[in-house]
Amino acid sequence: MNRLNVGRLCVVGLGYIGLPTATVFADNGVDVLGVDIDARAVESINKGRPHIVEPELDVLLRKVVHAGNLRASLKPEPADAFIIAVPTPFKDGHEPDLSFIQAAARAIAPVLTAGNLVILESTSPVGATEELSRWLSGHRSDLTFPHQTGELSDIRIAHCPERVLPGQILREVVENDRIIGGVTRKCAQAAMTLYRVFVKGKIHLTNARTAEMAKLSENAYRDVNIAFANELSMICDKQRINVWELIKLANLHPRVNILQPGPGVGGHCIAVDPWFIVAADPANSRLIRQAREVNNSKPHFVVEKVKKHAAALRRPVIACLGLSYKANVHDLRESPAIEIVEMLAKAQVGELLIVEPHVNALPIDLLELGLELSDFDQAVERANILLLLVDHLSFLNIDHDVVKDKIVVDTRGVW
Ligand code: SAJ
Repeated sequence: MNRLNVGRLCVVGLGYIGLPTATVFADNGVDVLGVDIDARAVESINKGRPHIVEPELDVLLRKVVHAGNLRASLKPEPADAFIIAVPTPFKDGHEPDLSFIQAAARAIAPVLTAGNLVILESTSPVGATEELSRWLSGHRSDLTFPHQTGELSDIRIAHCPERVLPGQILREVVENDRIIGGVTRKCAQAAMTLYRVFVKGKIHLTNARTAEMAKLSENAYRDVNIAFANELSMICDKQRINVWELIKLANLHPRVNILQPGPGVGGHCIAVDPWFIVAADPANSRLIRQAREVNNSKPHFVVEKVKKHAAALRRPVIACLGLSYKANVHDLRESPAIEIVEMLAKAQVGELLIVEPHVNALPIDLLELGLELSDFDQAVERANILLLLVDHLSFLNIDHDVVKDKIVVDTRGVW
């Protein structure tokens, strides 16, 4: 039974991955029910308004909601297929926290029927998809699951990790290749039928454990490579070498492609996922752990640099330019820029002028430190130290006459 009726789909978790995925399925004619525990998000989505910011999502969501192809609810309903796209953060000691997946399993279990497909999209440690199969079977002893009966199971279960880049989700979700790991082969094939509805990239089938590890490896690969660039930046600083010029020159070699140093690594993916590999096998993940530690140390390095400059001024006024975890997004999660601003504020290094054109208000932690949002031009004018933390497009064309008498700490190498 490889054929899957994809008439009705239930997407559990309407965040940065779940909502765009649900929207694209709906735009391709699938009847989609989106489920989230956040009542405000559900209400907003049902009015056709996304509660997250992602280019072009607002237009597409409005279209599919008004066409009646996507509806949001607090509770799952029976469907042909279920996609779980909930957060997988880590707990103390960098151990993966699978409680959101477990809660999603509890929520969908009562509405499962024989022939259903359940897909885990959340980035997960190795073994999580099989664990999901066990959790579901714990709630439904009347159905069979692939970890019990293999290819004969009533329910198919697969892992299909998301691989989209925030800021380009709607293009990448369609164009990127997908890896699908089934608990059995038939599980993988059923999942492929589902994603074929809109995926234009190639779909590669494997087992669930390999798919889980592939996703973690992609993000750990990037983390290790950014750590190499960040390590070089700290070495070059001491050696009085411009690291960006150095990297440009080294990258002229046909087999060298060093990434860009920055203030640290942020976001909810690259700064989190490598820990899932380390937690599973600490003895053998020395490089991956070290890369995490190098990247985590970078904000401290930036703070020390600013402190040194500030110590030479009578009244330091520091314009902190950018708060998001990377350029041209409003997402502040795990942002090294925020960590740096917090450390500067707590150390009372000087007056801080915070600029972030992509948000209307500062996060509560920064407000509690007495900080306020400033306008870019005014902050640059008033400050004697310019600390560039995010390479937003709107910061790039700064007037060099305004900057020339100020101390510049450019963590992104764009000025
Ligand atoms: N960064 C650097 N130097 C670089 C590149 C990035 O310092 O040369 C920093 C960024 O400023 C940011 C962090 O790294 O703080 C991560 O940014 P990113 O653009 O590399 O990645 P994310 O976190 O936005 O998305 C990643 C992507 N993974 C890979 O490129 C391997 C994306 O495809 C994944 O889907 C996403 O993680 C995810 O959800 O896992």
